[in-house]
This record gives sequence, C-alpha cells and structure tokens, in this order.
Amino acid sequence: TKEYVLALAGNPNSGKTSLFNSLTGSRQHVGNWPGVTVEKKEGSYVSGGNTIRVIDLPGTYSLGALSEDEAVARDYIINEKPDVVVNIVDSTNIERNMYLTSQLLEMGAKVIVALNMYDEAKSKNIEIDINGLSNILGVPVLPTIATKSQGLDELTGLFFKAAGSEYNKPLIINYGKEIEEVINKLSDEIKNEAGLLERYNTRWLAVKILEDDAGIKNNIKKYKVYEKLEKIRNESVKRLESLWGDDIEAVIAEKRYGFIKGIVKETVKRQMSAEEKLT
Ligand code: BGO
Repeated sequence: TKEYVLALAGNPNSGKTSLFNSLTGSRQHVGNWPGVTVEKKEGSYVSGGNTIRVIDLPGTYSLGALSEDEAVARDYIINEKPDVVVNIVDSTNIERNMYLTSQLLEMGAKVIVALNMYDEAKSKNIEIDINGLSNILGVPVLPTIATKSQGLDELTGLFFKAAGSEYNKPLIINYGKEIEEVINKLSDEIKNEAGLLERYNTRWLAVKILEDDAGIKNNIKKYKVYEKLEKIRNESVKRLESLWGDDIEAVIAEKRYGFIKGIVKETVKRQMSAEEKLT
C-alpha cells in the first residue's frame, strides 16, 4: 500500500470544510501550521488499499502571500509538493474563484478542479461547459456536492490517475509582448541556477519577481543569481511603468482578470428562469 497526499485549496465558503469532512469522516486532527497561528487540519482516508492524506490548506482568494493564510498555502504547495492539489471552486461564483485557480495552475501544481455547489448552480440555471473548462485549463474538472458526498468517488478516481501521471503543463497566461520579453530574460537567468529550478516553476518565478513579491524574494535571496534578477527587473520595470503610467503589478493582475473573463465567457452560461423572463 502507498500513501498519497491530497491538498485542498479553495476560496473561503467554497465548501472546503464540507469536502474535507466528507472525504475523511472522523479520521482527522487539528493543529497549527509551524510558526504561525493559522489552524491546520489534516485527515486521511483509504481507497483501494492506499491511504490518502488530506491536508486542508487555509481558504484564500489568491496566493500572493499578502496574508499569513496565503503564505501558508503557497509555501506548502511549493515546498511539500503534494501529489495533487484539489481546487474546490464555488460553481455559482466561477469568475471570482478562478483567480486562485489560475495561480495554482501558473505555479505548475498538479490540479484537479472540483466544481462544488453544483446543485446550487443548477437551481440558479447556471450552465457550465465542464469539458470546455477542462480543455482550457488543461486539468480534470468534475462537479461535486460536498454536503451530499456527491462526486467523491469520481474525485478519488481522478486523484489516483493524476497522481500517477506526468506533471501538468503549467497554464501560460500571455502578459503581452513587453512583459513577455522581461519574463524571458528573467527565465534565462533562473535556468542557470539549479537550486531554483529544483523548487520553482521557472516562468512562475519570473512573474513573481516582476510582481516584486516580498515573500518569494526573501526565499531566493541566498542564490547567486538574485542580484542579477533584481537588476533586470528594476531596469525593465522602470521603463515599462513610465510607458504605461501604471505599476506592473496592476498590469499583470489586469491581464489575469482578462484571461479569466475570457474563460468564463466561453464556458459559463446563465439561463434566465421563467419568472425572470417575465420581469
Ligand atoms: C452552511 N452544495 C450546497 N448546496 N451547499 C454546500 C455545498 C454544496 O455542494 N458544499 C458546501 N455547502 P464550508 P469553507 C450554511 O454552513 O464547507 C455549504 O468555508 C449554514 N450554516 O453547508 O463551510 C455548507 O470551508 C446555514 O453552509 O466552506 C456551508 O470553504 C445556512 O456552503 C457553506 C446555509 O461551506 C460553506 C448554509 C449554519
């Protein structure tokens, strides 16, 4: 028998606790993440003779590490490399939830998207093209109703399939010609540093450096290439920001939102109910 690790990531109120409870039942315990006061819930369940350890990451909207919760979730995924990250998404709120999804995918995490509250989406006449969404994101997507334990067997099946497969191809959001040029310059330098390559997805790290992410910068200061990366960043950013009159973090976030809007437009339809049509 083997032991696998499944990390649960999702926005607050997406049904993470419900899914965690449905999966693990009473086999769970609560502690703290090391060094912080954030609660850590861990549990496990057995399937086909294998044990799946389930790690409940803090509920977050992003992985920008602006809060302790975000830092805990992000560091766990980067450092512990769980077999699969199950990203629980509120089906009635796909656009907002996809911000976290896009960040998990850009990181290069192996992701399965659980479209939770699927019953709610149905009763609100929200129609989701599940295959289309799965194709665009490049990862498995399945509907779940965590409170009724629906979709859990399928989720476990997909989990084993994903855990035993090659790493996902990370999602690539096109940030536009100017930013892409800097990403490439930074990536070329990152590729020369074995220690960084081992831990981070190259492109993701380049974007984080561009975003001036304090947590990540702190983690990579010890590498020789760090000063070079900072130099490339500062020179390019000064030029780009004076061109745009906006800071680069804002431009990058805007591109992400644009990408997500496009996904939602292609895959989510909201049909009006008979009552709404009358009003
Ligand atoms: C309350 N379908 C439906 N319909 N509801 C769900 C589903 C689903 O698939 N999954 C979760 N919920 P959490 P986070 C509640 O608590 O797991 C519900 O923050 C209530 N509580 O039951 O807590 C779930 O861990 C009173 O709802 O999410 C919960 O991610 C009235 O979504 C809520 C109505 O789930 C959040 C709901 C006293």
